[in-house]
Amino acid sequence: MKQVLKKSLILDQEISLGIYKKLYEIRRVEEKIAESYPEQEMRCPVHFSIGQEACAVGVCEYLNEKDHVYSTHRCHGHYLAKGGNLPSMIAELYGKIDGCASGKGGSMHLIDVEVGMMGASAIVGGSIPLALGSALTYQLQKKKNVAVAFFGDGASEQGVFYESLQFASLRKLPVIFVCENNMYATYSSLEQRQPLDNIFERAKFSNMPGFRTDGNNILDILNISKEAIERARNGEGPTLIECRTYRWLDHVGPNEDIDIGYRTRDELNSWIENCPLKNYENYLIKERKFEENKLKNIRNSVEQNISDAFEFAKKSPFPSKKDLYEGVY
Ligand SMILES: Cc1ncc(C[n+]2csc(CCOP(=O)(O)OP(=O)(O)O)c2C)c(N)n1
Ligand SMILES: [Mg+2]
Repeated sequence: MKQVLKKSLILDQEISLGIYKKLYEIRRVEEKIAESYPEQEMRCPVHFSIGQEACAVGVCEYLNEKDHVYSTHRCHGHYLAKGGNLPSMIAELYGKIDGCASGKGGSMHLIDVEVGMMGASAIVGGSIPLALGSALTYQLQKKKNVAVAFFGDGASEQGVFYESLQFASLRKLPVIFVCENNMYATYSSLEQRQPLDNIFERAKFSNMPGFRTDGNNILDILNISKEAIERARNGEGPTLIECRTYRWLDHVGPNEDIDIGYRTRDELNSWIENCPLKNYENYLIKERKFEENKLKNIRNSVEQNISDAFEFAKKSPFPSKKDLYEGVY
C-alpha cells in the first residue's frame, strides 16, 4: 500500500492557537491532578498521558461532535481533545455527582456523549471493536461520520485488533485505528514483547493504509490524521496510524518510576527533551512568528479554567444512596 503524504498543512492563526490551548490544557490539568492526588481525595486509579498529548489533540482536530471516539485507561487527553467538559472530568475523578459518569466511573471511564466521546474501557484493546461498531452503524445509516479507536502498543497484541482490522477493511468502514505506541505495556518494553517493531505495517495484511507518525510532533499527526479522516468520510475505508511517543510518569499514579529498573533516566530525559508541547511552542514562535504574549494569555486563561474546574469539583456533592441505583444496567 502506498504511503504518500500530501504537502504540509498550513494552519490558520485561530486553529494554530486552538491547538496550543488544548495541548497546554491537557498537560496542565494532568500536572494539577498529579499534584493533588496525594491528598487522597481522588480515590480512583489515575493513568497519566503527560508526554503523549499530541496524539489526542492531533487526531481529534479534524473530528466533529458526531464523530465517535473510544479510549482506554489513559483517557484524560482523549476526553479533553474531543471537547469533553473539564469541570465534569475533574468532578468524576473526585467521585462526585457532577462527574461525567455521575461519580461512578472515575479516571478510567470518562464519557461525554454530547461531543462524541463515547467512553473509555480499561479492558486493554476494548476500544477497538467498539469503534468498529460505531463505524458499521455509520455505514449502515449512510452517515458521513468517522469513528476512532485510541489504544496502546500493548493492545496491538490482542486478537481483537487483528480481527477488527480485517473486518474494517473488508467492509471499508469509516474507522481510524490510532495506536499510541509509548514503547511499554505496564513495565514490559515493546522489544521484550514483540518480535518486530512494526505496528503500522500490520495494516498491510488487511490491505489498508498504515502510517507511522512522530507522536511528539503534532504537525506530523495532523497531516496524517487529516488525510485518514477525509478518506474515511469519503467511503474509502479505514486507516491504521501508529504514533510513536512516550509516557513520562509511572504506568499508574502521579510519580516517576525510574527507580524500579525497567527503563533508564537517560531514556526518559531524551523524551522529555522531545516534549510535544515545547516542540509545538517552538514552532509557533520560531517559524510562525507568534508573539510570546499571545501564548501567555492563552496559558493564563487555561490556568484559570483549571482552577475553576477543581473548585467546582470539590464543591460538588457526593452521590446519595439513591443515586447508587441510577444508571446501572
Ligand atoms: C484485557 C486486559 N489485560 C490486561 C490488563 C492489565 N493492564 C492494564 S493496562 C496494561 C498495559 C497496557 O499497555 P498499552 O496498551 O501499551 O497502554 P499504555 O498503558 O502504555 O497506555 C495492562 C496489561 C487489562 N486491563 N485488560
Ligand atoms: Mg503502551
